[in-house]
Amino acid sequence: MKRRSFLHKATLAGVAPAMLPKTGFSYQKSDSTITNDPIAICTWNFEQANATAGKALMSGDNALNAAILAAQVEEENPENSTVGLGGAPDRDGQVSLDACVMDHQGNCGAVLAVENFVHVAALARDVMTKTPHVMLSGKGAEMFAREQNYPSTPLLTPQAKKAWEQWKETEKYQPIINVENHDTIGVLCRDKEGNISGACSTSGLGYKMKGRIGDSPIIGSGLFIDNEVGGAVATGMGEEVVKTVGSFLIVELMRQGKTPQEACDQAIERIIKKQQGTPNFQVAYIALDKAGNIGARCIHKGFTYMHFQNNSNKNIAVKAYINS
Ligand code: SD4
Repeated sequence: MKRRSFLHKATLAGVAPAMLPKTGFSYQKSDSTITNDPIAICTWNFEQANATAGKALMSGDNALNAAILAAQVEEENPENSTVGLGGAPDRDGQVSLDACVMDHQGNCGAVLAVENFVHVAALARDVMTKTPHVMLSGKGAEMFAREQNYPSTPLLTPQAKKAWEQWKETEKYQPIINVENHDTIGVLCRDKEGNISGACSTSGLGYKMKGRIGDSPIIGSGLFIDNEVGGAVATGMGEEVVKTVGSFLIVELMRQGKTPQEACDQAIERIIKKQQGTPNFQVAYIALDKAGNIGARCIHKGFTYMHFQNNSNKNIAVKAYINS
């Protein structure tokens, strides 16, 4: 797998100081330091997705459009088993997708447990802009997708079906998101106007119970934006992110003056504190503040994120809370 082959090569030692998030940022004092060069960051080594967002931002596109364009790259990628086409199905063999978006004005939209439609981040934006609601789920979301002329597509690829059939042979219902099995895309963009927006798209926990929803389509958990402060997005074990409302927590910590890095650290610590002993699941956050500072933290090693700025698109290894 592309991500894993990268991980063999990437070490924290290889990260140049210039790429590490700056510290000492104070939300209160930052306005004079704000420069509006476009920035796109996204979870994992989704190089093409992040480059797509970066290119859109450079050509003047707004942050929300750019974030959705990035999500679409992974939604269409059959090799990614945690997003869109080719996503792992639920335990009954049905792929269902979750997504949300949030813009710089605090508007948001989400779709939950959507079957047979691939572009769920765009659909979430349509919920935001074309309905009086914030979330649509299941059959209602699918009906809305048909009304909006989204093409219906089977999402279970032969490869994902084969993996599910193998899983059924030893079926033990103990689903967990560890370092090996998650690649949700969460994207944060800052456009030329200096506005921040984001998107998050996933097929969720592999072999989940039908109807299970994680953090990814839940505003405040999988994604949160406050354009006065910044944004945050999560990947990993959604149940644990929801219990601590992780992305909202990070943005609120930044509002109180924490750097994005400090805020991500504290959000991960909040999860760890609730566990008895060392957790075996993975959670990772990335965050971007209004001044363009970036933070990222994960529980277990292996998480990376992409950073596009000044026409360069880099993959950056993230320091783990547990140095396992
Ligand atoms: C979930 N957070 O549904 C998502 C899964 C994930 O990469 O991030 N997978 O819990």
